[in-house]
Amino acid sequence: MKIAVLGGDGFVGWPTSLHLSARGHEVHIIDNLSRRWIDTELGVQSLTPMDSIQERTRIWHQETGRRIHFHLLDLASEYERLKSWLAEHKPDAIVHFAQQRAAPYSMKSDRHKNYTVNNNVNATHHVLNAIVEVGLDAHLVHLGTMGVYGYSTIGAAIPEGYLSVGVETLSGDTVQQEILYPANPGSIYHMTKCLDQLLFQYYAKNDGLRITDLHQGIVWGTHTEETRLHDQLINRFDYDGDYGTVLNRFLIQAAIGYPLTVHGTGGQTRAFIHIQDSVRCIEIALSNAPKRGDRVKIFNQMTETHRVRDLAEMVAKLTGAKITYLPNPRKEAPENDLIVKNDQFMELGLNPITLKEGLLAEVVDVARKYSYRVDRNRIPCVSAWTKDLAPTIERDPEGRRLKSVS
Ligand code: USQ
Repeated sequence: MKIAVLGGDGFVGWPTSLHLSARGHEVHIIDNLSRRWIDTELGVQSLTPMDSIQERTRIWHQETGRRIHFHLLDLASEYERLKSWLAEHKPDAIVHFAQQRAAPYSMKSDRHKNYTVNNNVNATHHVLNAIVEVGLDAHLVHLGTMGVYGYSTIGAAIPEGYLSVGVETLSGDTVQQEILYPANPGSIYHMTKCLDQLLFQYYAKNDGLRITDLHQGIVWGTHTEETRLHDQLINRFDYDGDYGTVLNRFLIQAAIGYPLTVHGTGGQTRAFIHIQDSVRCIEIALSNAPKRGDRVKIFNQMTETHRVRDLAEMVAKLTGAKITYLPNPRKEAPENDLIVKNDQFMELGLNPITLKEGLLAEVVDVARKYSYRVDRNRIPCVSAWTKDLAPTIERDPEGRRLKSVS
């Protein structure tokens, strides 16, 4: 297949591009390199040293003889260029990662809220609009989030996108209807993924677009089969308070002797998936495209659920790290249960890599190797969900005063 990977320079986009190229697909990365610019804005860098996208693709060619093509294009602001690109290249499939993906970054200030909404919603809408306008029959696979469902405990498993509800009619009968599971976003970032869902429903219904939406959990790990092939193919690895996600942060913190930063009681239960499974799921989704006229296909892309404090305890046991319980800068339920259905990927042959597989130690090793690149001042989460939560995060776990949120 000829596959366009939108956002192919990012944390999941890059290993996905390699994985698809390794399986013989013609891969075209479209990216505006905004994630690299955001590093510059925040004054942080990936824990792992990353080369330019051009250098990465050169090394891939050198190592495997395969070419990955790179196109610098901003989906949110260059609609006409996107249309021309699609008309010229006519990809069979489009994988869409090209969105600002950090909840804390989206909550930093009103500017960051506007940026996240403008960037994410326009990127998705431009892609959908352009596919229709160009008359393309490409399968669109979008990286959504488990966060669209919210984290309220209701004592039932979260289905894969759709919920069957009984609606009482005027005559008193009950009719069954399948509706999108009620959206319940916990940040501006998550809200943009809820808006994406409506855009997909509309374009599938009105224009017959073939769309798969992957509701992904928190990704952990860093290496995949392909990124291990050469030092310069290494994946990015975020540890800072905005882009670092919880398990990878704990593993890095353990590696550098920083107390593990549990928010609140750590009673938040979340869904997780290893990066290797994440790229595998995308490949499976691409091979199982919906037909024209089908409704949007939704998969829950996660393999296990864990409570944050249990993860901290697991990492502490593995490494001897200390745990610190911090005031939570987020507005979220302090404790929740989470049961998630993921039957579709399991039936299609996913064989999950769980936390038990021993890969936690591999991440700690990577973190130790590059620990000289860590700026400890960038570890605390300083982005507060509401103004009244901001004063609660004045000190970091090492007792130093933090700068006010800006
Ligand atoms: N947390 C801590 N300590 C930390 C960092 C986070 O206790 O040092 C807690 C947070 O308060 C939260 C939970 O861990 O309760 C998860 O936070 P996270 O930063 O790991 O994940 P989140 O902000 O939800 O976002 C990440 C990705 C996002 C993806 C989402 C999947 O950045 O792109 O959509 O995970 S999910 O969480 O399933 O919606």
